[in-house]
Amino acid sequence: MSRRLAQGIGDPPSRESRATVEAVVALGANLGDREETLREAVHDLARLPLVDEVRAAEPIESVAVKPTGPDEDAPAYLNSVAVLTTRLSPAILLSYLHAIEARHGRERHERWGDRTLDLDLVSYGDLVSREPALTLPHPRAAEREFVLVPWLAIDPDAELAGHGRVADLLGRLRGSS
Ligand code: PH2
Ligand code: MG
Ligand code: MG
Repeated sequence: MSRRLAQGIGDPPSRESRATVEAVVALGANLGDREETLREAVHDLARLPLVDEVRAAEPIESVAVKPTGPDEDAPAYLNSVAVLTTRLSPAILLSYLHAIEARHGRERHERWGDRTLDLDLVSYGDLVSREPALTLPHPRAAEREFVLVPWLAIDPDAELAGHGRVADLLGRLRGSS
């Protein structure tokens, strides 16, 4: 008998019985071999336990956004978005994202400092969470063209929980710039 069938009604859900959820991960890199790092990071995501399909957008180049605004003098970013299906909890998925960043030499010095790899959990199904350690959806995703453009490229019907259609968000952002 499979482990799932053996599980009794009323038992706490095991990791195996968690429902499959679509999660969206934003990838960014502005130091080192950006293209290679993003390619490897997508492979790393696909190899995670309890992660099934991973679809990643063609990377786009974008001007580095710093706390003071866009900075043309900073190294430019390559950004992509991966949509994946997983049975990992959001907290465990986030800890794997941090481990992949660390494996690619991520160092944390200043806020929005240059980095070899940044992996942000943009959304996890339609979950809305205000926990400081895991705010979902990502608090700035709705305002970031470098997230919305690659996301829309691989999912024209994408929606950001609590914000609406990604196509509309992008239209509004572009209309206001
Ligand atoms: N990420 C940041 C800060 N600024 N700018 C661009 N263009 N792309 C990013 O991914 C990015 C950024 C913080 O994570
Ligand atoms: Mg980020
Ligand atoms: Mg980050």
